[in-house]
Amino acid sequence: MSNLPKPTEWKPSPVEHIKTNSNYLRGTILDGLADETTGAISNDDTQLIKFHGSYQQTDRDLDAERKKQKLEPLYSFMIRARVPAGIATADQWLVFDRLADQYANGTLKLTTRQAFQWHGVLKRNLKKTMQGINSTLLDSIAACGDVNRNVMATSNEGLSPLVPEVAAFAKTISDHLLPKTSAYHEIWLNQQLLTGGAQDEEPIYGKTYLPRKFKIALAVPPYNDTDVFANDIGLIAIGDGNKLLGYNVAIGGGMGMTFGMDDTYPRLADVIGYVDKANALAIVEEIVKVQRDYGNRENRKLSRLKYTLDRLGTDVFKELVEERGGIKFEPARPYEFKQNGDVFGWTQAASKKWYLGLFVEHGRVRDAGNYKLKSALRDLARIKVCDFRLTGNQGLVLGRVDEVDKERVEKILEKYNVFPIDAISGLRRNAIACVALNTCTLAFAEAERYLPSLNTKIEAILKESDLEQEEILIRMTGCPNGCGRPFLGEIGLIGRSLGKYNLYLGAGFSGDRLNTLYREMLDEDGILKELSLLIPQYAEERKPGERFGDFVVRKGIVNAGQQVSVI
Ligand code: SRM
Ligand code: SF4
Repeated sequence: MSNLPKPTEWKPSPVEHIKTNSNYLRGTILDGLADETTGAISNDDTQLIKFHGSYQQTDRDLDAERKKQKLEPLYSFMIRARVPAGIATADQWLVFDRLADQYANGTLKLTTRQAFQWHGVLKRNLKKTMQGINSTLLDSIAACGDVNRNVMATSNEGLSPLVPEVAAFAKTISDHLLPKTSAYHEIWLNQQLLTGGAQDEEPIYGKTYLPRKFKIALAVPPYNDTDVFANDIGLIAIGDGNKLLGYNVAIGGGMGMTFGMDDTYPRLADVIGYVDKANALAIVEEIVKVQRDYGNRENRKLSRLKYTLDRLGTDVFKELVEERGGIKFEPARPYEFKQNGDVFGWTQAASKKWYLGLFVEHGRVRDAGNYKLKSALRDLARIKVCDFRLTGNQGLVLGRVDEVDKERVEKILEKYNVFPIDAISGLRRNAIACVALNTCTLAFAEAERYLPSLNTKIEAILKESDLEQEEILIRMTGCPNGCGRPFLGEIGLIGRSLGKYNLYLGAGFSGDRLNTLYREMLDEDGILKELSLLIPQYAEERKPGERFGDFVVRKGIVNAGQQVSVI
């Protein structure tokens, strides 16, 4: 054996103990569900239920009032369905739409990782909702928790002939890395109880699963619409014409940081080499296992793969993967990303089917006034003329539309005022906001409920400089955990406290450079004041075609943030 380091002995964090004692993720969830005296489950089970795809939350708009009235918070659960590459059928959409009305808050949330979320599910309805999701042959296991999460991939087949194979590989990875415990089936689907979990085995994860969440995304250049560099593993498809050859592998991306903890930070993944497609699954599994063995199990703030890499050295980590997996990386192959946003409008695939990129503001599917997105999508699902492909930017692509059905699709969308989208500004089309209030327990500030109105005010500034159609990436989150990948926004706004945001500037337009902190604790007036200075300057002094993020870096308004490196 070589001189490579041995795994560290950690003093296990409390969550590690909960996992160890959980009997392969069972805990006392079943007892908690049966307890009618509270809308909550036990503290330990709130950790375990994440592995089943659910988070316990409260309605934060009501917390203070309920406390005053000496009532327990209004507990409810968010459920996240895992949808590899974000591809759902019309039948699945119809069931999900119904579940939203029947058991949740009436809306569907399309997430930044191409998954579906339901908010506001009461404990007594959790099982029924899970069973509804399962009836469509999708599920929520491993949508959250210390395991590999939903595997993302570009799924708009109109963008490249490589997309179908890459999207199918996302599903292969997702299936391969699923936890094998039968706890999910027992708890949610009433399948036979195992005694003591003796039959359970987790060949990839072991009893304590991973040190922390783990994320994988695939992208097909020139489109980085899954933000591969923000993932623990990013796979960049390398092809020869219509033929997929393999992947450049990037590791160690992650967005989350904690204010005041300088040893936490967003980080873009390093490209560590190329593997043929035949070896890609084995390499992915080995990276997961090295992280399983070497990741920090003592301090959850420092346990993501990015910190393992910075502790061990990316080159050492790569050697560990090669040695343990018995596979050598080849040097990374050339690739070029041009954008990380979505492509809107119609594109045609090699199969002759059509794909329509639609705008869904911050992924929230609902009817609001004349704009009846939820009704439009339900009608489309009913007539079965398309499938539904979630994008990594909280957007939606209607897929596999036949030429003869295109007009019908447009007519339905027009009837409900969700099409065409030409009038929507380039800023709004490229905006991401995380859920934040009122459901996210970690939010310091608004995001999804606030960014639309802030964008209207920024649009007025853009209009004065004739930049309404200029594509600018704006991303807002209610805290620095980074769920809307705000550190990859040309304009990034990160919540510090109610109504106050840190302003970051200067990310690359294709997701390959982080932005940099520009101003702290700005309220709305402060944000608009800063942008009223920067946007006209950009309009006047930009080079032809220069992106806003590149401009602020070239002008020295901010220093360039971390750039993707090739190791
Ligand atoms: Fe996230 C935690 C929502 C994508 C980094 N995220 C949460 C929780 C579950 C809050 C909690 O732990 O109690 C949020 C639930 C809010 C709610 O009410 O729904 C939440 N995250 C989301 C979603 C729904 C945002 C959205 O508006 O689309 C996204 C769901 C993705 C999915 O389908 O799986 C979502 N979260 C992300 C991303 C983006 C990505 O993966 O591309 C990130 C940054 C990338 C990364 O992981 O580094 C992200 N979420 C986090 C973190 C910080 C992790 C870290 O390493 O520091 C947390 C907090 C934690 O894990 O402790 C978090
Ligand atoms: Fe919640 Fe923060 Fe994630 Fe937004 S970024 S959903 S506020 S954890």
